[in-house]
Amino acid sequence: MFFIIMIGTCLPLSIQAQQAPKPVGPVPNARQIEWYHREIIAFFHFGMNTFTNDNEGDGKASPQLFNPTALNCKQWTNVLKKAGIPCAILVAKHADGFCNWPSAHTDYSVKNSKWKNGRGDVVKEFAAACKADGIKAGIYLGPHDRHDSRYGTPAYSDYYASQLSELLRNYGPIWEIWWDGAGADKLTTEFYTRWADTVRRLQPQCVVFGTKNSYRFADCRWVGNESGFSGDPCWSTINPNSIRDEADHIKELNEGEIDGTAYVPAEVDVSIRPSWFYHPEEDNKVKSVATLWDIYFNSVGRNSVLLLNYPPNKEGLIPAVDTQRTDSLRWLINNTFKTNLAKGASIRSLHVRGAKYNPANLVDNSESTWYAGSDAFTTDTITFQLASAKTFDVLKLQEVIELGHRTTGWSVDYSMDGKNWIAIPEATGKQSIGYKWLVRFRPVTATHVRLRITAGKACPVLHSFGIYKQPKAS
Ligand code: IPT
Repeated sequence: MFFIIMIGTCLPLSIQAQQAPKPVGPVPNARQIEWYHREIIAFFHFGMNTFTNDNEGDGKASPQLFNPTALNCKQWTNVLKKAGIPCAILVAKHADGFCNWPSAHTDYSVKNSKWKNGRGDVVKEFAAACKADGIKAGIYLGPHDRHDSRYGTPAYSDYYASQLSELLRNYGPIWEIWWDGAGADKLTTEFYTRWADTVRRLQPQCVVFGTKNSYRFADCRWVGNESGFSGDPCWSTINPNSIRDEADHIKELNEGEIDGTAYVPAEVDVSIRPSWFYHPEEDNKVKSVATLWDIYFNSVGRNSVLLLNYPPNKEGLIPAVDTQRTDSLRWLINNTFKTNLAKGASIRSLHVRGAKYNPANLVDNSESTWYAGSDAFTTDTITFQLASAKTFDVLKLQEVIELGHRTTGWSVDYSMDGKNWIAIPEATGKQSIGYKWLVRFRPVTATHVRLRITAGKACPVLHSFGIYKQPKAS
């Protein structure tokens, strides 16, 4: 009897205290959650332009010119394995219309090249290498086509749909399709409605990079530049019309829109060289490790996914210098983030939700245990009393993206006594968090660190807070 009374009076309250917070605003679909976890995707621009030393061929180059002397997609995927890049998108057809696979729907392809006497198939070799090395394969099938005279007509819609089917049926799982907006203004949303239907039917898990008139189908958006930086803030939400009417909304693409009605996060496409395709004269212009490190913080560190382009050369190989740069980038990432100096801290928050959502979950290196604040507040202060004085110069925050963008204002300060607090200027007055937010600053030494959540749409929910020290360059 006593127990029954206890259950009747006390349990409902404690259950309430343990309940998961409700989502706020638009939330990601399963494809977008998988996509965020890739963090970096490789892009491979390889095609007729590689052999004509061009970037935007006019579609008139003879197929005979396509002739890689040592193509080896295993070399490409080995580079990715070493660089810790889990996904890659191959250009199967760029705007010059030349097809890297022996499409049944055009003669403008590898089947009329010298390469392997017309019996080669780059997409097949790429997909096989990806499969063997556990890399997720994606495809760029240029919507714009300067070779095919049907471009922009209903017959082109058939042509493109047939090619999409070929690529999505015959090469195993395809994890992303890339709909470049460049030059593609003739293609109305009607074209893309049909093609999106093909994608969804044949590869339900395939992420769509959508631009301009493919805006309705976009799982991820263009970031508004090809230089490797997302905005600050960078919201995953945006109004679909900002994607459609791209030219007037570069800022919105770059920063997202906190009150946007759709969840379409930014994918940051940038080349490791000045151009997308290989040019020998750019061999000494490969981006430095320091530049790639900046790009990493300005893309992955700003709630976005980095799409980093490697241009394979005429042999069909990635040059050694490009591979060395991304090896070093991976070394920096791994060595920076291997030790969270907030681990072992004693951690308190103001607006406690209950034991299950204890702020200690922020440093347990697990995505499935969360800190959440009480529903009665949209702000909170979380104080970390470190095990001893620590020196750090990088900060990492991760929200639980499944529950939407919640926090809209935050700052981090540090202290040597837990009473006098000093702001970290680079981490003051910040807005978005999302999948991952990283900040770099001059090294500081502290015994206490504090995250102040100063504004939000609902109670904060984060799964990670980390402070790190960058290693000295190797
Ligand atoms: C730009 C397109 O307009 C945009 O839709 C997207 O596809 C982007 O390319 C990808 O980088 S055009 C480019 C010359 C800025």
